[in-house]
Amino acid sequence: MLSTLLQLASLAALAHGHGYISSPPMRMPGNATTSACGKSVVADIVKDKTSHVEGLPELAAKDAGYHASQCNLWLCRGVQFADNAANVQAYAPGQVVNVKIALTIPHVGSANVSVVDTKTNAIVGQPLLSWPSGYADEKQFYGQTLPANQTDFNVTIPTTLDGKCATAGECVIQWWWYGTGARQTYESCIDFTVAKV
Ligand SMILES: [Cu+2]
Repeated sequence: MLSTLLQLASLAALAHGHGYISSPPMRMPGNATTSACGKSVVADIVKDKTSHVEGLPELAAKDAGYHASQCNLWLCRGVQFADNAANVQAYAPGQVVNVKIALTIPHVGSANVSVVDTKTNAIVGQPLLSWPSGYADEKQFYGQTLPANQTDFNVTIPTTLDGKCATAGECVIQWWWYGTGARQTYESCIDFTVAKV
């Protein structure tokens, strides 16, 4: 059992990346992201939807198409709103939204799901959900006892936005996870609007 865990752990260390929002549809890169972030970043994300952020800044910096001020790799891995404009979810204040995560390789750490202001990359209000520690624990994952609500959970759209996030692209719901031992960050974004009531 221990040797199996060790083998799996070494596999995990070699494999790329490890999680993304599988529902509702997450931002995926297209032409706008290529213009902002360059081809290399886009190729990395297309090759592996679960890939982490660390490593991307170095990759991007070598790419002539990289414009750091437009491509914010620490928000949605740099994937731009324009590439997901067809998938904007219209939510109502107080609406309960189910979110599913495809978590392919665990790295124990912390995570949260938050409304993020895309201009400032700051969380709006409090996280909708947060796991201060113990998220994606290898022992639970490989023991098949990972709590189901880490990968299939509901968030409630805040009732306090008062017109914020009414415009598509202004805010995202971002799932953010940092594997402490692996030192890897995962970011996946849902585009949405909330009508002012
Ligand atoms: Cu890893």
